[in-house]
Amino acid sequence: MAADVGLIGLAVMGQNLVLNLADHGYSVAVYNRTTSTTESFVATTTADQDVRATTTLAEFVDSVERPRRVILLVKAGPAVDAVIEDLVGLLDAGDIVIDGGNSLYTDTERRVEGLADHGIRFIGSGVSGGEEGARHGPSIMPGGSEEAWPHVRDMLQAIAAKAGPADDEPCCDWIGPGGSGHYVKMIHNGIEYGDMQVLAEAYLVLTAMGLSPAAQAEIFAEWNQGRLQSYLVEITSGILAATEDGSALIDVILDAAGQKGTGKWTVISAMELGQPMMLVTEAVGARMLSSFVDTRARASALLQGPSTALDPALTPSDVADAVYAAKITSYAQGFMLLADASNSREWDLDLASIAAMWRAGCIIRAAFLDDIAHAYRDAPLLENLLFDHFFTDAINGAAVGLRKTVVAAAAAGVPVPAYASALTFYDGFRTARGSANLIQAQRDYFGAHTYERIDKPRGEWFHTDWAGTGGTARSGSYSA
Ligand code: NBP
Repeated sequence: MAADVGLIGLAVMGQNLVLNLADHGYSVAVYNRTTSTTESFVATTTADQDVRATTTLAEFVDSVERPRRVILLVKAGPAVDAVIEDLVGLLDAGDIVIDGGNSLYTDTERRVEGLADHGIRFIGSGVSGGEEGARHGPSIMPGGSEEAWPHVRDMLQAIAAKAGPADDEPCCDWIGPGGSGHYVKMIHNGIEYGDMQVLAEAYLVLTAMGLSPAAQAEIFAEWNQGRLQSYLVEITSGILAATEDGSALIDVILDAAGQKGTGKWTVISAMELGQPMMLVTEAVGARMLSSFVDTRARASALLQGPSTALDPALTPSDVADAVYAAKITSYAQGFMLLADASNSREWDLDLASIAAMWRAGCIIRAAFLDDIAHAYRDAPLLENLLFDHFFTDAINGAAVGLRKTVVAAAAAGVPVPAYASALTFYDGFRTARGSANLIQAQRDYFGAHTYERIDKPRGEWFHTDWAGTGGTARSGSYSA
C-alpha cells in the first residue's frame, strides 16, 4: 500500500517531522539527496513507525498515495527550486507540495503560481519550534493554494503543538493565499529576534547591577512564573544556571551573535510597507554590531563612557517591567506590520488566529500570546494592540520601569537599544503633536515638497517661498 505522505530532506527538521508523523499513525515515504542519510535514518526507526526509504525521486513519487502529499524540508533558497524542478515532471495534476522550510515569502508566491501552471497545489508553510518542535509538535503556518488545505488539514493539525485550556487547540490553521504562510513565519522570526534582544539586555543590566549568572538564573526562573512566562525566559534561566568546571558557561561564550536572515527580511518588509518595526530593527542591528568583535575591542580602549555606576535605585523588578513593556511594544509593531501586509496583499489574515498559533510549539511561545489572541478576538479590526484595554493598562504600568531602566542604563553607558527603541516608540506614539512639522517645513524649504496646516483641512497643500528667492513651483510641478 502506498504511503500516506512523502517527505524530502532528512536533515534535523525533516527527520524529526517524519517521526512526529509516524507517531500519529501516518506512513511516510522518505527521500534525501544523499542516500546514505536516508538509510541510516530509516535504520533508527522502530517497527511501529512506518517509515519507508526510497533512493530515487521516481521511486519516492511512486510510493506516495494520490493525490500525493509531499513535504519538502530542504535548505531554503535554490535547493527548494532544484527539488521542485526535479519533482514537477514526476508529479500529477492535483498533487500537493508543502514547503516546510524557512523560504522567503516572495519565493513562495512565485512557486505557488509556477506550480499552479502544472496543476500542482503548493503550500508554503512556516514550521517553528526547531528540532524539539518538529519532533513533538511545532507551530505550523500554512498558506498558498487553498484547495489543498482540506487534504492536509487533519494531518498538519495532528502533528502540530496543542494549546488552550484543554491543550487541544492545534497551533496550525490556514493562514491565507500566496506567500502568507511564510510571511507570518518570517514575522514570527523577526519578533523572536526582538524577544531575544530584550532578554539579552536584561542580562546586561542585571550584570551591571552586580548580579551573578546564577543569581540571574533565579530571577529569570521567577519571571517565568508570571506575566513574562515564555519559552525564551525559561531557557535563558537554564543557560544562566549552566556551569562548566564550576564556572558559569555564559561567561566564556563569545558575544558575537549569528543570524540566518529572517530578521533582516522582516525589517526589509517593514521598510517596504512603511511600518515602524523599530525594536526588531534594533535587534538585527545589535547582532550586526556584536559581530565586530575585534573592532569593538579596539573601540573599548579609545572611546570613553560615563564613569558612573548603574543607579542603585534600579531593581530587577524595574528590569522586568522593561522586558514586559518592550515585548508589548515589539508585538504591537509586529501586528501593525501583519495588518498592513494583510491589507496591501489582500491576504485577509486572522490576527487572533495567528497569535493563537504562536501560543505553543514555537520559539516565541508565551503566556501573553493568549492576551494578544483575546485582544484580536474581541476586536478583529483593532487599530493597534496598545488600544486594547488590557494592553493599554499593561504598558501604562510597565512603561514606568522601562523608562527608569533606560535612564539608568544610559547614565551608566550600558547599551540597551531595544529598550531605548521601545521607549522612543512609546513616547512617539503617545505624542499627539511631535516635531515632523519642522521636517515638513525643511522639505518644503529645500525641495518645495509642500505642507499641510493644522488650521486647514487635511489634504490641502501649501508652499512657502521661505528664503524669498524661489518661485511658486512645487515639487509635483518640476523635475529635479
Ligand atoms: P538544512 O537547512 O541544513 O538543509 C539540509 C537538507 O537540505 C538536507 O536534507 C540536504 O540534503 C538538503 N539539500 C540541500 Br542542502 N541542497 C539540496 C539540493 N540541491 N537538492 C536536494 N536536497 C538538498 O536542514 P534543516 O536544518 O533540517 O532545515 C530544513 C528547513 O527547515 C530549512 O529551510 C530551515 O531553514 C528550516 N528550519 C530549520 C529549523 C532548525 O532549527 N534547524 C527550524 C525551523 C525551520 P543532503 O543531505 O543531501 O545534503
